[in-house]
Amino acid sequence: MAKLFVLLVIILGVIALAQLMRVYELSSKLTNKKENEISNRDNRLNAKLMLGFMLFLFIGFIWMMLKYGWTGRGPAASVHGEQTDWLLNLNFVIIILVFFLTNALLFVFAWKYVKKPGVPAFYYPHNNKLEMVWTVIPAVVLAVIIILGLNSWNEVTDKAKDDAIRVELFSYQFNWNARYAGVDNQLGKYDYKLNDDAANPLALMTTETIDKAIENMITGPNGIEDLENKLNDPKKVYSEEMRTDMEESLARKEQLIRLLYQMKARNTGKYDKRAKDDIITDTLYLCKDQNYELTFRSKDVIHSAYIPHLRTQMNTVPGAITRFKVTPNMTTQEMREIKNDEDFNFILMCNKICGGAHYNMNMVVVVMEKEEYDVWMKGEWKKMDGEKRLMKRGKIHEATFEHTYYKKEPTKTYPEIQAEKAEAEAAKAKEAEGEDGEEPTDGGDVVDNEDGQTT
Ligand SMILES: [Cu+2]
Repeated sequence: MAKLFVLLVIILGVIALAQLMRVYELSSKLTNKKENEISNRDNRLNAKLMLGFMLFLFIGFIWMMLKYGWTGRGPAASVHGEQTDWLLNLNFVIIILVFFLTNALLFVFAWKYVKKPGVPAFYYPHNNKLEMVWTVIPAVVLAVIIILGLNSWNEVTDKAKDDAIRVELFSYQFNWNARYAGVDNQLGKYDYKLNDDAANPLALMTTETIDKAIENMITGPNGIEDLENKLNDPKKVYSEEMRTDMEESLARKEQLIRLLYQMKARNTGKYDKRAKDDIITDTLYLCKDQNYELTFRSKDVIHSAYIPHLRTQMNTVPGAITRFKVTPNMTTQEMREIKNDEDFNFILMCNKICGGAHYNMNMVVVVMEKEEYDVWMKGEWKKMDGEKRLMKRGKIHEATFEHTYYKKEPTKTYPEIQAEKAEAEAAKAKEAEGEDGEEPTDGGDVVDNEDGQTT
């Protein structure tokens, strides 16, 4: 109701203003005054308003900087993060100085050189020195910023040194996996053609997974045999469209199976060990002061791995590998102390709108001291006995570390979220219907246990 009232006032105000303008126009016509003749008084008022606006702009800007902080980023938790923060601050200093300088010139000049009666405008068409100044200075400043920026960029995306630990981040709609090399510090090979959502979600290459992929391609549902049978079945009638779809699918699969056979022929089994001892987790564990080479892979669409506290962001692109080097220099525990928040966790978020459940596509990042990290890694190696892993092939290995930093709820798929929503709405509608008949449930009866969790 109040909103409607405000809206009404605004509309009436606009109408009144339009009418006033009309009256003004008519009165100036009566006094034979032309619209383009601005009085001296109007000019001086506008000049002062210009100055007033400048002060409003500057004071507002300074107030916001004081209230919300310099940039609102908080401390960086990585070595290169401190450098890039310095670079960003340099950019901010330059931008703020230029902002004050150019806006001061704009508004002060408008105020100072207001039209005065009897004073003709000063004709000043060109000045080489001025042109030089405002071309060369920005060019030099930009060059410095760009060279410094490129340097930092090359540093973080360059190939890592040998002592770096290699971790692969695998992204898909809508989650992340981290893959660590086993004792050999070599990540297993992979090939998209070996992808099997149930048994080999990361499409790793071993003798077994190649055989399995060939088997699936031939005898699996909608495999080559299946499609051939359907197409050759004289008892079945398909629409033109369906038949074309099936024929195209069959042609694609025949192409893929040739490539798979080539892969099998070339396979000597030397990559088996590399892939079998890989550790796959749904949390990214990092060690403080250790250099990491993160490589990124995407299964479906472009995602972006964004770890704000580590100042790390890199797109993950299907069919291409991207890279980012990072050395965390603060543990989760240290950051918790700084933030005075026992529940704080570093987080990796997807930073590209990649589909319906994009908002939920994240992964916890845990940074530990070396001793702690070693304990974790050794535990993982023990669990990752090569043969055992193959037996439970495909089931993504959960890192069950004693120091569990975070219990991640299983990520819901988009259809599940939609179904839940629909269910909740249906329940609500039902409740609204039966409101009169039944005794209303009391919201205050919900019991909280000691952990603050609703039971
Ligand atoms: Cu995503």
